[in-house]
Amino acid sequence: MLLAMMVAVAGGQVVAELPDPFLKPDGTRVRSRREWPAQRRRLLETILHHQYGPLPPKGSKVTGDIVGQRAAPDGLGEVRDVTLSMGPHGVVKVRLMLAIPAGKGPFPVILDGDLGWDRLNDAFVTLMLKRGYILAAFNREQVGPDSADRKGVYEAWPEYDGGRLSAWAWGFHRTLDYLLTLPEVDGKRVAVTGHSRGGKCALLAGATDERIAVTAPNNSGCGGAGNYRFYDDKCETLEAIVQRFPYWFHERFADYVGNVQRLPFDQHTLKACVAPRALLSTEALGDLWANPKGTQQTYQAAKEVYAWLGVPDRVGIRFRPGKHEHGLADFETLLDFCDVQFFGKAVSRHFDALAFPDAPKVWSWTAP
Ligand code: GTR
Repeated sequence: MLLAMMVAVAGGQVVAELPDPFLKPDGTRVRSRREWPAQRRRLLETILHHQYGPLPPKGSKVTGDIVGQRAAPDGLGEVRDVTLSMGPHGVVKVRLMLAIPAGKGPFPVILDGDLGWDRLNDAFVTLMLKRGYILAAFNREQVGPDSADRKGVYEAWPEYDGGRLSAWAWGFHRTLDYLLTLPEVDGKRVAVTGHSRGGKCALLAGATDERIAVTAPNNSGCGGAGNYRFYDDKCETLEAIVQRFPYWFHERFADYVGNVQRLPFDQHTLKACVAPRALLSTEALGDLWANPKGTQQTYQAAKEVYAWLGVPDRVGIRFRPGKHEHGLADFETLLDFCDVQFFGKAVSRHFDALAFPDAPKVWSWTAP
């Protein structure tokens, strides 16, 4: 109750720059690293309250039925088709594709929620398996439809008022519950990813679940890794996204239409909530709608938190030429990042190159 009141008050102030992630609701600042877990929880609470709404309750134990099985191309492993049962009494049914390398595990996992888009064909499976990773892809639209329809978790819990991005983030967590029951899975090395709206919810999933070791939104832009306060003409804005996709967010988020500077956080705050765990955003220079420059700014601001926590190399960004897509090249970038984070491997790619070296610094606070 007290926290909710403080959250509401914080929402009233005008902050023109990217807000200070070290600021506590009582107006003082975090002073030591030991305070970070509590500060992270407060920041998440604020972000969920004003932007996405709560995640659904945990529900019953997630189970999986293997309904199909085939050999992966070139003897690289096997591909399972699984029906997951989640939510109250397992009533929410979600399809999961699970590609598992041949040989002795356990294996690191790339968990993606975009199965419903039907783009993860055998070329993606082959890439993952060759690199020794499990590819687990579930259909987030069965957790909650990509529309205002109240199906999936909304039918299972009629009172539930979180937006789709929260429901989908919950889908990542529940799919992970199932994955962690499998002997093939290395539970300490799980990365979550997704494209665009799928990247927005992957970022939220990673920020809200400490079991996730790497969080990797791709071209996620507005509502994801891009910032709300600073954007160019061609970028999606808070106004545009709330108008077209109100159901992705909590109803309260509409209060910030025309009022973005009263938002008590920006998306660097959400990125910081992943810290000290690893975070990579992959961006396309031609994807102006997704605000690549504003995404660089959230990266740089979040990096202040990572550096303060002593892990500056756990946050990365990678720009490529080209348009809005989540292609093989983006997954190769993610696998390289995971190889570094999970196994300390040396790779030739850098994850700190700026595409907009002259972009202004849009915050004045410094780490404590
Ligand atoms: C767009 C939307 C973006 C992004 C994209 C996608 O229409 O404005 O925020 O989510 O869809 O998911 O591909």
